[in-house]
Amino acid sequence: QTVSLLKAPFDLGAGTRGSCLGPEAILHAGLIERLEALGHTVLSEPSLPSPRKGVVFSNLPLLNLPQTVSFNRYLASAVHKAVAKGHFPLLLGGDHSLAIGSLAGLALNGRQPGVLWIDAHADLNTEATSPTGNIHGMSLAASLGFGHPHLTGLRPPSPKLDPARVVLVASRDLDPGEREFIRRTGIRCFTMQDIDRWGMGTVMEEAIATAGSGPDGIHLSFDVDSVDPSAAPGTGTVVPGGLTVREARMAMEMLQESGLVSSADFVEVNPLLDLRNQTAELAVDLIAALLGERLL
Ligand code: DIR
Ligand code: MN
Ligand code: MN
Ligand code: MN
Repeated sequence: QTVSLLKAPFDLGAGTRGSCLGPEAILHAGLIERLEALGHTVLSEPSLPSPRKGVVFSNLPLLNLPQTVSFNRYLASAVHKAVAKGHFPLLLGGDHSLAIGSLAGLALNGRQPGVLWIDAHADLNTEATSPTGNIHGMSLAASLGFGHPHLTGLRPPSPKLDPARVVLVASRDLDPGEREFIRRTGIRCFTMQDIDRWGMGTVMEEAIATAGSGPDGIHLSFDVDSVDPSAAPGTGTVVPGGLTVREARMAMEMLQESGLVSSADFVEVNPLLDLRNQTAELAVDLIAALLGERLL
């Protein structure tokens, strides 16, 4: 498989700076070598142009909206081009606002994949419900067609997704407006409680069946804060009680076995908060498992 590596050094969608250094940290942890060892061709596309940090518009309730919109436009075209060439777009964030561009790029190709959103959070806020104004907490809502028109309409069509094929996994920090959103739209949401009760294997089987029930496969959007802070300390919004390394890795292995994933985001690795690049190394292990690395 040919993997188009899309490095997205953007962190203005988050409340903490530093995830813009995530792509470099993940490359330093040996991503390209690991993927090449699996037989993949890795096209390391030039880094997407990072916006100038000097000009930060703090227009609550949508912090840094203009920069976020313009960066995601670039990103959508980059994803669009990668998919048009038949490549696997692998987006390295950067903060999770980047999923807006990623999903918009797939939509530009006429694709409407199911989405597996593995994250401690739901990212289902709009400017009306967000407690922070940070756009990385709004990216899934925007892709479903809810929120500011500059985000929902970033590239046509809008909405980009079918809510019946959107599945959240590892959720444990939901805002009141997000709970209401989930109830109203009927989006499948597997919380950490479900994972504790039924096991990650059962949850992932259900999640893959639901997200993968359409014709265009599954887009994986993986926020490293889904993993427990003991194993993934290098991220801006840590929440205790997360996935173990084995649960996260097994999720990747099951997705690999399903053969349904044809694009992915790995976001919110923040090397400024990390411990000896541990979180970037974990991201490399997970990406490798997703793309075919096996224990035996
Ligand atoms: C919170 C945090 N729900 C917000 N979201 C985060 O700002 O909307 N998402 N950290 O990854
Ligand atoms: Mn930064
Ligand atoms: Mn997120
Ligand atoms: Mn998160």
